[in-house]
Amino acid sequence: SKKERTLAMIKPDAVNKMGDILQMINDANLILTKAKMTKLTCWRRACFYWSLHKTMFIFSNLVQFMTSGPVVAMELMGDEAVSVWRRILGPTDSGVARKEAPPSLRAQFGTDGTRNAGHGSDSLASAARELEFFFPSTAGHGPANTANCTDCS
Ligand code: YYY
Ligand code: MG
Repeated sequence: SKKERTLAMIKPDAVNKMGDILQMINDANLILTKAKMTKLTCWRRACFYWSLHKTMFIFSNLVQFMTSGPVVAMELMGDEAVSVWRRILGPTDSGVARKEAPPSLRAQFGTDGTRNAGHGSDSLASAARELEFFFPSTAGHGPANTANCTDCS
């Protein structure tokens, strides 16, 4: 196993469960190395992770949800952090997640396939991009992906 970093995000529906979630992170031997509470106030910022989804119905529901309150972005570090955090999250759809044991984060705190409590990078490449988005390495530079954004203030 090798040390990895991943971007974990707690979505608006589970921010009030951060105490339980920190316990799950600790129990999995992951280390919380950065954390930030922020609001994804802009369409383009909110859709950053889901640019591959083509269905506008899903997409508008998703953006509405993701901009409905603050999120908590975290950098987690540890052995195989990318897959370990995704295992903690459980299946994308919280309804599906509730059919599995032991109860995952999404099983416990999510509602359905959109309101699903958390996000986790799906690869080391995604983790690098998503960590740079929330925790830019160049001070004051800001996320490059909002360069052409028309609805970010
Ligand atoms: O990586 P993961 O979050 O488990 O699933 P993705 O397939 O990457 O989808 C990202 C995100 O999009 C999912 O967490 C909720 C939302 N979504 C949705 O609202 N409706 C779907 N049918 C599929 C995904
Ligand atoms: Mg994904």
